[in-house]
Amino acid sequence: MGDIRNNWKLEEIKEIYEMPLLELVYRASTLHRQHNDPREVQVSSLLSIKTGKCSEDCSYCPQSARHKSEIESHKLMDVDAVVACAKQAKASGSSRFCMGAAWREVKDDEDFDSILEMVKQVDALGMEVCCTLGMLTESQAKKLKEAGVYAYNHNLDTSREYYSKIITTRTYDDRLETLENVRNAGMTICCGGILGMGEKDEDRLKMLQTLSQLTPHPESVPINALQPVPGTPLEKNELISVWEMIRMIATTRIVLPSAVVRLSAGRINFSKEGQALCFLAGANSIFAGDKLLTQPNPKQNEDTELFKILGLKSRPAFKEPIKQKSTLSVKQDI
Ligand code: SAM
Ligand code: DTB
Ligand code: SF4
Repeated sequence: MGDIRNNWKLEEIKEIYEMPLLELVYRASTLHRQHNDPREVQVSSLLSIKTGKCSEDCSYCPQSARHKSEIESHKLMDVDAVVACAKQAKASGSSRFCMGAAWREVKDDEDFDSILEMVKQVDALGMEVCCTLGMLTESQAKKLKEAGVYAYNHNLDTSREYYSKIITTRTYDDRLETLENVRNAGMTICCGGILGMGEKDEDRLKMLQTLSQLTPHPESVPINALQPVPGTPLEKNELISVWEMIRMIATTRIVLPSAVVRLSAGRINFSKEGQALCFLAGANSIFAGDKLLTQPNPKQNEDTELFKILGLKSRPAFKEPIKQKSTLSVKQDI
């Protein structure tokens, strides 16, 4: 059996996740080397083009209008200002530029027209354009694709069962429907989740199983560690340990071998050594820049130093995974 599979059983994923940590990292690392260049890490920049006052009630998110977090809200940025940020991101080594908006869904209005213009101009810089704007209809997805969007980020965040404990203003099926619209429009899918929201290990693994059932698999999978923000319902949650992150990244790498696995939010709380193990376990993407959407991220010079220490280089834009069949079966002697 090839290792790109859409029929993972939850039990199989659990067996992998529960392996002795170093054995798990070794297996994930081996598979990673068969599908990807292990020295290459995709560097993405994020920009919040519309911040705060979101109508959704996502418990983790400081941008929900229903929470009392202290963030600076603003309306949609001007096209020129966004393109200037993209140029800066490119100059500092990012190959992907992700524009995020605190919306429940995209509306067919002037703001959407501005976004299509931003997309055209950022695409013209030769960067992979990514957007994360909330739910999309089929026709909006097509317009974004035509304007030049390469990837659309829309996370499942957790299992179907735990989702309703975290968000009540939309359903798991709403999320899956947008993902289908994204795929049908021909954009690549960026879809992952968050650790540390009070979910069980099983919720994390069920999410991975759902991701593995998408055909084709999502091209990129962000694994976020909750950054608990004062004023949000999850403000008092404990930070997850880096060991859980390493375990989750390794399992993701084995279940979705050719995906770009992104060590995403929460990286600021991990040591350099911890992050190194995440890369060894198969993470091959990060968000760079001092800020994520509203929350802090490691400083550029710290990341430059980390890449130097580990001998990592940034991956060029629009790179395909290595198309090679693996001989490693994860079921072997487990
Ligand atoms: N509004 C759009 C949506 O929900 O799809 C796009 C922006 S939303 C902020 C993008 C993702 O950021 C969420 O799906 C969630 O996974 C992640 N996120 C938000 N707040 C976070 C936090 N405090 N810690 C970690 N990840 C977070
Ligand atoms: C994703 O999975 N993580 C990014 C991106 N997709 C859009 C966002 C992380 C947001 C962290 C909280 C904040 O900065 O507000
Ligand atoms: Fe709004 Fe997205 Fe934040 Fe949910 S995660 S509150 S949809 S910005």
